[in-house]
Amino acid sequence: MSRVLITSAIPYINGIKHLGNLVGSMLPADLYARYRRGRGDEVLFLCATDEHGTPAEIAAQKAGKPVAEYCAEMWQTQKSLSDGFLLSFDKFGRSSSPQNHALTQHFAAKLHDAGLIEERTETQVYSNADGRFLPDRYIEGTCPNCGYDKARGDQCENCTKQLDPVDLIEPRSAISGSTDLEVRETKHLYLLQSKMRDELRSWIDTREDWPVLTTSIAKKWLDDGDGLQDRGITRDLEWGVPVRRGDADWPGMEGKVFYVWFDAPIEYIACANEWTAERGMPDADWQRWWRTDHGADDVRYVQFMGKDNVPFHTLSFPVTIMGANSTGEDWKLVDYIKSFNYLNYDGGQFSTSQGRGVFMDQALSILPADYWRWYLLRNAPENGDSEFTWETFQAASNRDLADVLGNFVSRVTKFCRSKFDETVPEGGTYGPEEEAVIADLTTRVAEYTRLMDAIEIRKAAAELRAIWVVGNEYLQRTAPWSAFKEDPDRAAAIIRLSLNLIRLYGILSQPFIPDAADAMLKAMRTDAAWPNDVPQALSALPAGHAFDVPENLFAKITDDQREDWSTRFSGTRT
Ligand code: B3M
Ligand code: ZN
Repeated sequence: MSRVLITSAIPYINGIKHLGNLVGSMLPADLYARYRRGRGDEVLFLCATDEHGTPAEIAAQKAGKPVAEYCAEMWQTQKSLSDGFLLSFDKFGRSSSPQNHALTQHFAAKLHDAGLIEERTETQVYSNADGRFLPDRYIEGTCPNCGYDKARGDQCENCTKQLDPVDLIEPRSAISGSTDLEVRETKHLYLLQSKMRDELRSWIDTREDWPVLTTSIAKKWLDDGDGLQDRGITRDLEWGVPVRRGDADWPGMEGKVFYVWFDAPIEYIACANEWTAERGMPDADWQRWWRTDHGADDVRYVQFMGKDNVPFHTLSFPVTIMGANSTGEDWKLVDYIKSFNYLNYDGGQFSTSQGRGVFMDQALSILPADYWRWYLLRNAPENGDSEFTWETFQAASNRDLADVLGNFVSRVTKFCRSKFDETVPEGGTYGPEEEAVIADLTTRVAEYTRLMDAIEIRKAAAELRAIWVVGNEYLQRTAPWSAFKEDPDRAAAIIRLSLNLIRLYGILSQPFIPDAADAMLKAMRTDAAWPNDVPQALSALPAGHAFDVPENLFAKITDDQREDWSTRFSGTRT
């Protein structure tokens, strides 16, 4: 048994996430967590809301609520929706937790001890119209790197470059749109990332098994002369982690908070602490996941995120970890980073700010989680951007889920009930047809396992579908309904293997479509042990084993529904 720590990028608190956000981190992380648990590994799967910084403040302002209240409510909303999508987090935490406050301040103290934090008097954009400094997202303008005209103060969405607000060309206030801005002096803490360049480079250069998308982004910013600039890690905001050096005041930093991208990844660690605190477990129980001197040296740590988050996870957060470790602590560094391109929506982009696309609450209001999970994962934007269209959604659901899997389960169980009864029938023996199916599935299950280990999601989905098809074609070829008339024993043997296939499909499909998989396993009244030995797994349900005929697993999406939804979600959300 291995131990696997899995984190998904933590979604911003500012509103309900769209399907592009979902498939860019949380959903694939859940797929992997479920798979590892299915293999019998010890898994800790963590996610949280990212509650600080300008996005939270702006959204609370828009909602007309105090930011703490807004965040508490929106956390609850996001938590319910993640439950609705069957995301199996061991803990869905909050970056505003006391644990994250303490750990963020702790890391700041360690980085200070390591000589990696410097106080700098810097210039910041002040808006006369708004009467305040405009950090990060409060300011928009043109990217100095690529010319994109809606770049935000902390990052250009278009070219992924990390920015400082003063870098923007033709800046304007995101609050009022005012261009009446001036630059004023203020004191801030800087993280001296550039001092760690060599260490980062040798770390990244030795990550040979990482996806190209991850390493290419990391290397781009590492090699690009100014990619690894020292970063301001404090802000003039009210809401956030107060700037302190561990438990002590930080002279000159009164009234400031840490930059959201400084505390957000630390929440991965704090979240484990929230998890143990909630259960009354000792600190040793979270430290064994996060501290290599407390047992985490045998943990494999895998992160999931969209490509725009990669620089922060390959450069900034590792600087925090490596820096603290240089003072003698032993925090765990990530072992593998799975990153994603973007999912587009019907010829354009999903957009939270413009309310364009399908959002998690809307999706669940029209269909249960499994439909979305299957479609999104089988089209995960792994090697390039991918596109959501209602036509492909309908086609994938109907063909894969209803016609192939659902139909197989339904035909086998109903036929058995009508010709035998609700137990696995006895009689007959397996012949060449059955041997071929078992041999084919032995190869395919091994390949599926390999792909899931490698987190090759689209290929794994295609293999799983092929595994379902094997059953369908077997049934088509052997036609037990005809065989039954001449030779009931032959039909019994076919159905016996088919019922065992349903069990196998239940186990293998669980990471993708947990509800349907559970329904299949429950109907077969069976366990979910991973099929390490396929021939053996296919005799797990012996003759005489009782089962239930499940409800139909999937309904088909009709053309009317498709048209209705595509009209309903064609505009922008109000
Ligand atoms: N909240 C950005 C995002 O949701 C940011 C991720 C933080 S991961 C530590 O895409
Ligand atoms: Zn740019």
